[in-house]
Amino acid sequence: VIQLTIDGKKVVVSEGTTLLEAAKSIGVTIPSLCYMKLDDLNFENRPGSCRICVVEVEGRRNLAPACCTPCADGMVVQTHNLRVIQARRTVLELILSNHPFDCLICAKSGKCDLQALAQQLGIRQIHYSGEKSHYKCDASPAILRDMDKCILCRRCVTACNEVQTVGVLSPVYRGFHSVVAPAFEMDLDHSNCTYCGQCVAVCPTGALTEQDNTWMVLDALVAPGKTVVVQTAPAVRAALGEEFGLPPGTLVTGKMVAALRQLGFKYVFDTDFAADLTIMEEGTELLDRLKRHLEGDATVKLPILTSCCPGWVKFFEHQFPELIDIPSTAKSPQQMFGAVAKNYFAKQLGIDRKDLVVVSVMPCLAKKYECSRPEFSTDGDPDVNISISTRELAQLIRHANIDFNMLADEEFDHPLGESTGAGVIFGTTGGVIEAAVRTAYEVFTGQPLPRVDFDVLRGMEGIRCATIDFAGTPIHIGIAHGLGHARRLLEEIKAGVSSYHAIEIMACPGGCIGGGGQPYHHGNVEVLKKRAAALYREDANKCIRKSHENPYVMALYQQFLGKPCGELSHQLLHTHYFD
Ligand code: HC0
Ligand code: SF4
Repeated sequence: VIQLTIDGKKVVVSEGTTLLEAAKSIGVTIPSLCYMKLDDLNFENRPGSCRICVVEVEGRRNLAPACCTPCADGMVVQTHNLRVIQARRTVLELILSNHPFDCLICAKSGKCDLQALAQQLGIRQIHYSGEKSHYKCDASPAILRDMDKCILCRRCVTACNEVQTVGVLSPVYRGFHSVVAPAFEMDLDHSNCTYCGQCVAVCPTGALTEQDNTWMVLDALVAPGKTVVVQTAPAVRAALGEEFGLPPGTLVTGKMVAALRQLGFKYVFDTDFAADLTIMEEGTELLDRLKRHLEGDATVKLPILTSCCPGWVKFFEHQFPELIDIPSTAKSPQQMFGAVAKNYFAKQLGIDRKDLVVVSVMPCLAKKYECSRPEFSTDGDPDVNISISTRELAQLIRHANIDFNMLADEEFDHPLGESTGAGVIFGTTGGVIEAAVRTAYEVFTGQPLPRVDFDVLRGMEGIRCATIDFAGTPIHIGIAHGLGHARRLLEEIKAGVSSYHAIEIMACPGGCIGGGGQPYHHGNVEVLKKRAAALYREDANKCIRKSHENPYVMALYQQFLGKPCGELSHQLLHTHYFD
């Protein structure tokens, strides 16, 4: 152990602890722009590049960056004396001298770490001037890159390369010309970017933001002759409240529905309905492959991989094309919802599919890209017309002057708004496979589950595994969240050493609750845990908790689809992948 003094207080830490962590352990926050650490999620960025975290160490001539200076026995440290504060102000002014001043119209305004720090340090004037960097903006279907606003903190580089192992973003050129970009400075659209949005989730400034579709929604809501419906993803309800000052983990399902109705959506539906539908399709596929495997069919592909996360789909299409026939062919719930809305619900309403506008509210940026994939359109009409993120929905609610916290709870509309607890937990890592197991167990064994909750499938560890006893048949389940963890499981499959029957993969650390479109969690993994707990609470409070018991899903099969994995289901609810 090491003993030192920070701001006059004695601190005891273990070897290797940085000054920043030691200060945090006694409640002293040292400001920083580049440093970020998410325990449990394999994310640590401490390049020591921003120099905002400098502190004074007695006996040293130079100030030390707290994020990458290890504690040493007997150190005496000042984190906020006048010399330190003055140095921080100078460093910040230098960063700001090469930063645009368009805070008023920046997408990150009010949520920008740089802006907040300038406010905290009381910067009112920039004493340094000179040339500013200027790069062209890059607009993909999901993400906007405005590198004039980049402060080279490299959080996005760590997210993309180390956490996600996608390897799209890296610093190119040196010195003043340094810029974080894909290889050859190509646009994201032409790179292997998965649109997972994890770079956006950790960017401290407005350099990386979502493609803003709020104006498209407003246009649709006032367009004559259009019926506009909305579907909300499971993870949105567990985080939207944070945008309105509610503590993380507050469930706002009823308020969200009320707000959407006030915004003018004719029908407020739930993606969770389609999540139940996904379980019917994916679960049937799983059981079919399992039965054939148990009967000795050597051609059957196992493990089956979940396919509902579009960032993950794009990842395996680019990086593991040889495994393209292993994932389930089931569309994501977002797209299943769109297909049912356009091909079934529009008919129920007696309108042309082109006059039904389907909007989705997602915790995810890749969902914007997913809507634009050509296989999800019919004659140029997308099954889901517009996808907005949780943050964009909050923006719309603010636009409309709706007092969110005062709204009385309202219920989703029927028939596409009824879901079970299984649909709700899709939004957190492990939830999709737990939902699938609840249904697969009962169909496979013909017996009711002794206990609906599968605690062994829950948690925040990056890779988890469990064996579930299907009345004498052991079923091996794998779970990975974060594409870096997914890669490890895929390498095992490629090497022929994977013993799993089914694997759930979600691109974002934490699953959809940690999606790139969620309120910024500022690197606090406790926020993700609270959001996950909120979804498990909503599940536990539902009367029906298994997808195959959703009466509206059953009615949809009876009246329209036929049977799971039947002909019409295949046509409408399944997809194919591209290498
Ligand atoms: Fe998800 Fe989904 S669970 S990917 O995270 O499967 O975005 O919340 O909507 O589609 O349901 C996201 C969340 C969804 C889909 C669902 C799945
Ligand atoms: Fe990398 Fe994901 Fe950002 Fe694309 S969206 S650049 S894959 S972190």
